[in-house]
Amino acid sequence: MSTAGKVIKCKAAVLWELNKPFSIEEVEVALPKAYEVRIKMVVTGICHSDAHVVTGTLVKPLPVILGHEGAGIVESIGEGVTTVKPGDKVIPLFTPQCGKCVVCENPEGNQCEKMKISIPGGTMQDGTTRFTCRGKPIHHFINTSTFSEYTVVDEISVVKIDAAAPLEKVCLIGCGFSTGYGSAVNVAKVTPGSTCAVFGLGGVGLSTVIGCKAAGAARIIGVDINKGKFATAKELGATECINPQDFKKPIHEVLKEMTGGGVDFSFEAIGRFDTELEALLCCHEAFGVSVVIGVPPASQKLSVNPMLLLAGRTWKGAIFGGYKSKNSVPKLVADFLARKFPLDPLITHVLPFEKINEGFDLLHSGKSIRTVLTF
Ligand code: COD
Ligand code: ZN
Ligand code: ZN
Repeated sequence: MSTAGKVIKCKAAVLWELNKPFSIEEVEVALPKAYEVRIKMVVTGICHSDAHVVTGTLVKPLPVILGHEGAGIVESIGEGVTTVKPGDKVIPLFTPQCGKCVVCENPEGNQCEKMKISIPGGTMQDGTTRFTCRGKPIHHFINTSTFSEYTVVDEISVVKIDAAAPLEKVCLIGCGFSTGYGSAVNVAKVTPGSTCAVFGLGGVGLSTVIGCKAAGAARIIGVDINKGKFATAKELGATECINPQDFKKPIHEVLKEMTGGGVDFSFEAIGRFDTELEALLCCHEAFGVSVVIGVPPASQKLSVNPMLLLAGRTWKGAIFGGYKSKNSVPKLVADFLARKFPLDPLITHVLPFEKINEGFDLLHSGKSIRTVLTF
């Protein structure tokens, strides 16, 4: 029976309160309005940024349906939608590409002005929501809300991908993989023969390792306090892995000694001030480039002596690996299908959607890299 033109009742994981488990609820998903797309989700990954909302580190309005690393099939479209049609395989884009703003028109940068990650947001572009549960409107999350059997997104926040793509794998291109890989190949522009240090070997950091290797780095040093991550890091291209807890001196001093003055490129994929500073300090003061990927708690600030940059270091950051999403995601999917990079080693667990809380427990215990939930 066709669902097009009807309100859909389906299951979704609702976060009602901070620091509480997700509650699997029946929600109503309204019709897509003009320039909106309703998607039947097939799979969704769990990313640490979803957990950051649960703990209040990333401040978003509640109640909310989280999830931003999904893949699915277009169920129906609103008036005026031209870039996708019912039946298309798609990936929702938490960094939209409107194609019209100054950022989208500039060859550099990808933080489209319609982007909502830095402000509370929680609605569609028109300021309203398409989810209702127990008679209450439920907020959206960064244009995606993939923890629902059906979701509605703006057309600028979704892109069609190759019909041959395995959704249970390429969903990672919706966040973790692209964020890490793009930080290496696109943001830092890692050079052949260079030395890199990657702080944090979760799904994002390991994808950075994959990117450093693809760019031809000669040495890739993984840094993590969980030694359990080292085997996969080495499988994906890390040449050495170190645990800061094994050393008395700060880890940037260790890295400088290991590399004769500092690495060419460093990356922070944890989201902590202390490690962001360590990552900055471990890159060479004259030519090192340090890329901030993780975002620390919103209320805190880092104080840095500008002298750290005067000798020539570059300190930069990007969201979603610097990729303009609508242009890049289909190409990344094509590259995956052409076996230019792996995704399988990043997927450690596959669980039915109903076990979402188990998936978050696996993330917090450090046992998983990525858990993919299937609907
Ligand atoms: N020193 C070294 N390693 C550490 C430390 C430490 N003090 N603390 C934790 N780690 C390691 C953990 O053992 C783990 O292996 C890794 O850091 C973190 O991995 P995950 O799997 O928990 O997290 P990811 O890879 O899913 O996400 C990391 C991000 C940095 C992307 C995320 O947490 C974040 O800050 N997101 C906000 C930025 C962003 O781009 N958001 C948009 C959507 S993601
Ligand atoms: Zn993410
Ligand atoms: Zn734009």
